[in-house]
Amino acid sequence: MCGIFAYLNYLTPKSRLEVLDLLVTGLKRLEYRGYDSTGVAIDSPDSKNIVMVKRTGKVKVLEDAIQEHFTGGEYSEPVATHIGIAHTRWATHGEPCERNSHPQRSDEGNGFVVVHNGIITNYNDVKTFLRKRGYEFESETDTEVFAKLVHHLWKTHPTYSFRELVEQAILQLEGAFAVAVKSKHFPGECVAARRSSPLLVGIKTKTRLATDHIPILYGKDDKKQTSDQETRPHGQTRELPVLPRSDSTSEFMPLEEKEVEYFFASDASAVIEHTNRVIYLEDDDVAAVRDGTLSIHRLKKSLDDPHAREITTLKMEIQQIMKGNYDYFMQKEIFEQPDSVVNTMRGRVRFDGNAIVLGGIKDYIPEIKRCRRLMLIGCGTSYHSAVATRQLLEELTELPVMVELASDFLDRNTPIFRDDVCFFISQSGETADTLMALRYCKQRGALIVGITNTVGSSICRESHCGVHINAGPEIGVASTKAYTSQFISLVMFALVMSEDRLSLQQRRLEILQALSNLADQIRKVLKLDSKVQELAKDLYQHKSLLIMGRGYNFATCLEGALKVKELTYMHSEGIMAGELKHGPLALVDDSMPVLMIVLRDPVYVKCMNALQQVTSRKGCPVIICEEGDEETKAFSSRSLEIPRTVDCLQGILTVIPMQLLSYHIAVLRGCDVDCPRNLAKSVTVE
Ligand code: G6Q
Ligand code: GLU
Repeated sequence: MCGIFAYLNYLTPKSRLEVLDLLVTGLKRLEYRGYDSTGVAIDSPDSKNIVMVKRTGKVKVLEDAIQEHFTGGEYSEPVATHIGIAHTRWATHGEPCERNSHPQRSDEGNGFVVVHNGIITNYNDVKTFLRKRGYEFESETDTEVFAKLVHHLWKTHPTYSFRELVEQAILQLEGAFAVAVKSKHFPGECVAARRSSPLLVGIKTKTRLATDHIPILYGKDDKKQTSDQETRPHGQTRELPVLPRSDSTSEFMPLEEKEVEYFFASDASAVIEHTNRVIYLEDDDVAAVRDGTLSIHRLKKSLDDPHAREITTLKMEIQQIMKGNYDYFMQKEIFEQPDSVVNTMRGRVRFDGNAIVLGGIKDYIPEIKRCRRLMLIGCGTSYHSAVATRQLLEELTELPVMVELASDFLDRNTPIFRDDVCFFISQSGETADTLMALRYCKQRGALIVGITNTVGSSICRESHCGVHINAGPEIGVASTKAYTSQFISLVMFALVMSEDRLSLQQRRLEILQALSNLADQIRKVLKLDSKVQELAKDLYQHKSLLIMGRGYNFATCLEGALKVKELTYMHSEGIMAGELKHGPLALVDDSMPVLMIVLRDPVYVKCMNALQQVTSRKGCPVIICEEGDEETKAFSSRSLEIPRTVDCLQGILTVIPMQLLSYHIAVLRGCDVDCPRNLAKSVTVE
């Protein structure tokens, strides 16, 4: 999810133009995270209001708009104290456009403005609550409910401080977020908070900080804002449950500095050029700056809470952190997968109740259950996610499932009927072949389901319904985390389709249990990185690599071969192990690199058969097998052991060594990992 940047100067005069320059530069430092739109909010020249500029597209578009919008001498006048906030958006709710860009506001008067990273999963409930109280919404974002909820609390709780208003609002929200909030009712104040999305506070002072810790405070503020209480419209009774407040106890004192500057950012890359003194906020921390004083609050006191947050010193240099400490975006995205698979399931899989809710298609499930067949259509890696989940979809939906390469599907003029349900899987949502296939099916009356990672994309907009895979921006041309998130999204769909099948409940529970362990198991597989790197040294000078498997792991062979081809320019081929004797075995000798996936699943014996065929021709395969499977390991001197999971999810774990292997071979061969030759991230031409 994209970028938050906020800058507060206290008794350190800066003109609004200087503040805007700082905000834009901060957004540029976050550009590597990928985004589709941007926005800023600063004080108006009379300091009584808030002005915003928001644009779709790159930060440069916003920068140009700012230069047009903020002209005139008053913006050049220094201001001693000011807070500006800025945002790069990666849309999850509402297509990329100015209306949906951040900051999102509470009312036409811009009383409260907020920038948000993440997903508020219960935003519809909050929206309904606020609509009943007269609020009207101008965007399709989930974020807007936050701004309006703070406003509602401000009206109904006149004694609350800015920080308490934000805290109480957060208590009503579910999902993942990092937020920074600015208000014309609380000039010079900023409140920031996080839950599952990163957020840090940079501190810059003229003199060395008097402390290395900021106390964690609980509950009520020691003094109330008086300036605006008279002007607050007293209104309704208190409807939202408000948690009791407890007194604060700590041996530390909040940070009270004269002439101080604070930087709130999604990651250190936006802060490092200003200061190396930062506090990494933890989940459910609320950081507030008022009168130059930074304090950190938590609503609920838990025994293992530390008394304070440490002010750490960044050791890194800016160029190093543009890719979050990784050398390439692809590498970063491979290692993001423990988090991205969780984000895909967030707010959808209820592990406690073993229930799945896919909000984007739930109204269409009855129609889908009555359909003639399911067709999964995509290109490249997206097509492979269809291959990977076909067997499970057949099992849990008990429907015929066809998987199609979009280009070939169109070439054949494949017959399509009104009672077909056609899934279009696409990370970018703009792939021409897939989009053409969507239109072909839509014209013939089929139900169109989009599985995309890009809200507002053509495929997203032209589908009747769909699932956003919520993998976050994928920058590397070679798709990695999008694949595993597409995979999980289709598995969730299969679980939804079978929720009322008594005979399948045991199977569903087994899969749900496995999904809950997946993130940790992916982390475990990622620990094989150095071993895979050694393996790459054996392979990178060869001309070809054959990758063999079958059943749930055949898709991994196809995807692994594609990764090797597109990243290393080596030939590679995914081979169905059952086809070995029908020709490919002729390729095998003691010099042909072979990798085989042999897991303890329903086709284990057949895979062992294929393994023996290869070794009896002097093949020396690398084997991906289950942890501790000594019998299988005995067939090779080179094996990669992965944790055991349910058969239909093995493909999530087995693809990761393939992603790592292709990455390391590409590095060894001096290839451009993030931008392989001849390829584009989105193929928008047929
Ligand atoms: C794979 C490549 C490529 C991609 C297809 C489909 O690593 O990125 O094969 O998967 O071009 O792209 P979309 O998923 O964006 O439709
Ligand atoms: N969910 C919010 C939106 O769609 C924030 C997305 C982001 O993290 O950029 O606007």
